Amino acid sequence: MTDTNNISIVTELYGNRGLCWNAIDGFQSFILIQKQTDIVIGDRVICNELVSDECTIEKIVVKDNSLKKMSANGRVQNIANNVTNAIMVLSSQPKPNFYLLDKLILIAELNACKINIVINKCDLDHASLKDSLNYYELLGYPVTIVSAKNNINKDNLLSILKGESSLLLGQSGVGKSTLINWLLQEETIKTNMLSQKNQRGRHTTTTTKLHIMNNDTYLFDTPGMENPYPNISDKHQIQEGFREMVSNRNECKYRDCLHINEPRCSVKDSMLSNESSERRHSHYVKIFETIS
Ligand SMILES: Nc1nc2c(ncn2[C@@H]2O[C@H](COP(=O)(O)OP(=O)(O)O)[C@@H](O)[C@H]2O)c(=O)[nH]1
Ligand SMILES: [Mg+2]
Ligand SMILES: [Zn+2]
Repeated sequence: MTDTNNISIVTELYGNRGLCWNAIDGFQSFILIQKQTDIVIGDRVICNELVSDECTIEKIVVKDNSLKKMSANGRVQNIANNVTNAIMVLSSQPKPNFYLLDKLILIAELNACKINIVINKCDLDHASLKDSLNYYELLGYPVTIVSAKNNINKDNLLSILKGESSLLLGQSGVGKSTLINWLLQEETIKTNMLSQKNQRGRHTTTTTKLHIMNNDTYLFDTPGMENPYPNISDKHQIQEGFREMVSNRNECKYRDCLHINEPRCSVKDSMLSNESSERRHSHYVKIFETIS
């Protein structure tokens, strides 16, 4: 019997059906009523009592954040709600895309997520990638070095996931799917409820899923987060993704400065004085220009 005060977390969705989980009842199937179309993986919900093995959702608890992406047809889609930990995955091959990294950091900062950087494929030469990431470590983003394929440093990765709801982000080919499969070899609370009923309502093959690694550690599995969408209404918000701007902001002599090409803007000048931050500044300007 479901305790109606008990909050569950949505782990899978297939059309108007889905699964949610809590530590007491485990996994439970639910069916959505018509107006509950805005439900997203990671939502916290309060369920009604079971009726023939299925419950309905009484209430969606207010979410902390919402990660979105832009689909191929230009529509903004909700991918995951209540993400606490954004894991930026990079590798030496394919060639690292630092513009994407800076954009992902902006999105994670706007969603108040913790941010961790992971270098995967450490079996390949990654010295230059590691050097390029030193600056990020100075900004306060820890760098963890692993190989999913060669089973190197798994415990380090597990320790940054512990107690968090983590989402792996990064360009295609860096090894996100391989990392998830590797991590899920650990103890994971398995669903055995993927009934035919649920599978039939499935509308797309590219759905997000939330893995319950243990009672307080969750891992989002989401395909295609290569085109994340920053939900920005005011261009001043872009600075939130650039900690070096936020921390030096009071030194700039202009009020409401955008630190782009204002003469003798100390925030801009200080970023342009070093190679790593100069590149970050160019990404800041590029994001600024692409957001209208
Ligand atoms: N050399 C090496 N290759 C890896 C490692 N992890 C993943 N790969 C390979 O990288 C390629 C892309 O991996 P995939 O998980 O599909 O990347 P995704 O697009 O980010 O999900 C595959 O060929 C993997 O076998 C690793 O630690 N070392
Ligand atoms: Mg993949
Ligand atoms: Zn300025």
